[in-house]
Amino acid sequence: MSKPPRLTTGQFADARMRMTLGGLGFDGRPSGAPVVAPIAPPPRPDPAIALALRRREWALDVAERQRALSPRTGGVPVVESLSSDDFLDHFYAPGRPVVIRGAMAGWPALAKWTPAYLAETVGAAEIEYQGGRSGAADFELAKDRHRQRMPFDRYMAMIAREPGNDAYITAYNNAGNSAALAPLMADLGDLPRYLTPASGMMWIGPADTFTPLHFDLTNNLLAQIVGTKRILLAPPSETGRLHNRRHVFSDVHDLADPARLANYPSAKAVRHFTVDLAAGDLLYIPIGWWHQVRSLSFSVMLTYTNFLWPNAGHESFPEG
Ligand SMILES: O=C(O)CCC(=O)C(=O)O
Repeated sequence: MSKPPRLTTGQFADARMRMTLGGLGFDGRPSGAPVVAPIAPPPRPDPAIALALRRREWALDVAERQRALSPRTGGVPVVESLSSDDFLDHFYAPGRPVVIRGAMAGWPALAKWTPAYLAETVGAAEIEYQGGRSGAADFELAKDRHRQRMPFDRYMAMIAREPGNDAYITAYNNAGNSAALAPLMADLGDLPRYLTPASGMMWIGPADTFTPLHFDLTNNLLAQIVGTKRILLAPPSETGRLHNRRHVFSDVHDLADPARLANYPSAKAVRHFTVDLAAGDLLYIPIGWWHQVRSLSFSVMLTYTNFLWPNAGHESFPEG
């Protein structure tokens, strides 16, 4: 049997209206207009699959509640110094986030990277950034549409004048920025307890940039060099409450916005943790953990994925 044609939202609403009128004895078609195929109601989920899903949600939920019983297994601890083995045993392997303080002590960037130093060191070399974000609801999904270029010193002057979410150098721009930002790399150290030698991806933006709620397809290490970011983290067991229809994103968008929570009541119950990541801090975010990020000041951060241990979860991600 041939499949019915896919309808746009407008065609769908129009066809539903015609079906309703038809049911009342009206034919709303202008004379001579083509007959639109009747719309089938959305398929009911197979009860066995629906039950299996509810049981999986239940299993994830009770396991999460159990982890929260001990401060050594629940929450997001802050530790001052962490050996390679302790990081692997307590965080990387079990997939638990952690803030690590002091691991970047002595990196020249922590003392040197003022906005003026950055602008002077990189100068007018052209960089790529994400622009025009504040007027677009789907700026994270349509990243290519938002790629823009500008000399770096002009970018720095622009974000100093106009804080907010409109312009942001993100990891997505990394390939386009590695040559321009290369003079800064001499100010960075390495993290041999956790990472192989490889450069990180730079994020540079003003106060109030916002990365909406999503999870990553790799384990990530965030290294905050300048300023502070507020990060909300929710475990993968909360996925069922987070309306994950599109790729790695949540329709809820912002767990701190009461208006969004009013539209998505299940998200009000989402267990989550708040981390204010300050200059000098590392944050490990395991693959699959939901997070959203708001910068509370001018911020420079690097993200790394080159861990000493396997990090290939993305290879088996079920794309929809
Ligand atoms: O810092 C940000 O704005 C977003 C960082 C992030 O979400 C990530 O690295 O996955």
